[in-house]
Amino acid sequence: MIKKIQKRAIIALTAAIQCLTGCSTIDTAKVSIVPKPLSFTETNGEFELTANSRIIIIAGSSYNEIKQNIAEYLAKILRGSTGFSVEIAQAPETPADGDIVFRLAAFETPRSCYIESYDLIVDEKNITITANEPAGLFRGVQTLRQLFGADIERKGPVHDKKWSITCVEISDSPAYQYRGLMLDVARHFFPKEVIMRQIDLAAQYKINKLHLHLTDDQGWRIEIKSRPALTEIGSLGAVGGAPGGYYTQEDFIEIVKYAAARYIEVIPEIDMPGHVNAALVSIPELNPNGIPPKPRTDIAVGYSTLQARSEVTYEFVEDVIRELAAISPSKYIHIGGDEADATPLEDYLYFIGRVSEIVKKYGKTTIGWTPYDRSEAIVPDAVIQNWFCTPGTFNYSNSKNLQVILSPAWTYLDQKYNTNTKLGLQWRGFVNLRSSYNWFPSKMAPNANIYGIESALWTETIVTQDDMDYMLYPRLMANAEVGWTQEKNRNYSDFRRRLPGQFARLDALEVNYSKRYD
Ligand code: TNX
Repeated sequence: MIKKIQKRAIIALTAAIQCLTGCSTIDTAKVSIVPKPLSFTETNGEFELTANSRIIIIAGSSYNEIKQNIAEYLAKILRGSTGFSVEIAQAPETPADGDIVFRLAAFETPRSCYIESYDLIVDEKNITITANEPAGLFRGVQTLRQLFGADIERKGPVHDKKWSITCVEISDSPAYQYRGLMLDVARHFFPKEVIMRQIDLAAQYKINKLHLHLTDDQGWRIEIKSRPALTEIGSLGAVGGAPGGYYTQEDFIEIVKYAAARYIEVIPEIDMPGHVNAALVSIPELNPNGIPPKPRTDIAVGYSTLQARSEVTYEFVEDVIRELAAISPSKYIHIGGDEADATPLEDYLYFIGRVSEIVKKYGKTTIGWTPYDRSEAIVPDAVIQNWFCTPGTFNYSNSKNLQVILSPAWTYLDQKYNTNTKLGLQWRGFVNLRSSYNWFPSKMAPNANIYGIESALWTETIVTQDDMDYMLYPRLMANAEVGWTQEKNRNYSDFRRRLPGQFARLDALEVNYSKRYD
């Protein structure tokens, strides 16, 4: 008994000391949370989930949304592994011991990024997640899943297990508003189920944007009803002669809804004026002589272009943007703009100006790759995605105070980890786990208006779901922590200590992560 009291006193004292040093030191032997929360304190005791545990929602008019997107979502995970019934009830039910409480309420002190902020308190009686918005509750649920440990993720019931977690107090907010993952579905096509599974995996790490690179030289992957040739012809191929494919508009809407239920926004990209061979193959009039080029299955870049001085081009672009804007709820349409080496600079700048007008006409805001910010048409609130991130490349966006998404080499998850990696390219050098973790946006772009960061999975060499898993994990976890966790709280060795716990979870989720990441 005395020993137990002594042990508790030591735990309490340790927690107090941790709090003095910023409440951020995690006892990694017990818990592994990625991305690391803003503040974390262990308190006394343990909570146990039992066969009687329920989820109680205190949310007023947001009840239905929270029940459907968050309570049912968590209950499904808990039911699968615990075998408990995990009922869902609405307040005024008073929480009983063992219940999980979702509470939508204004924070006492206002916070930045409050939309995704949450507090999570685990005491011996209850688990309570409080947030200003449903998105915050959802992010909090991701932390809670991780507190339970890997077995909670098993599909079938785990028998004779005590589902207890250490009492903690967590208060959490993201460092950056934009924490994206880009999937290239053009070089190789991936069915919607594969994308939805990646959405679920990324949601665990609090990723909140899914950028779909829908078109490129090798394939056009989104149905445009007024231009059926784009999918009848342009979707057929892929790199290396692999089978093609495309999303119908209904498929796209399904992906968007699936992501939205996980508080992830889908941002569609139509890459222009380069990277358009699939469009040129499909629509002969887009070519200067009316003769379509041959389909391409190689991985060269920079050879194709739309005709910037031809009105036929803008009729085409308008058809695409109009239809895409109608099925995409995101405020943004990504218009590409990278590697337009076959487009003379003046034409390029003119083209970006014209396309920006079209995007505006349909009520959307542009995002584009560097160097699209050189166009005078690119003014706030347009967003630039900088994939160079070398000092000089921020000049235009800094002078215009554009919001910037950073995608430096360390976020290029199509690059090989090291010499042993069979998949991937290496034109940006190797990207091992340390380099995907150990960079600091504010140092990389000291004068920029940083919106956030994005990891990019280009798929020239990525063919299967297993390939995707291998390149994304564990590096996406590192990038996710760069986006979510305050720089002062980030430390690579501390991240490494949290990895075994995460690997156990990925094993339970049957993710083919790389074990050769150094
Ligand atoms: C560059 S970076 C590209 C893509 C390639 C990728 C391969 C950028 C905006 N474009 O077209 O797929 O490198 O790593």
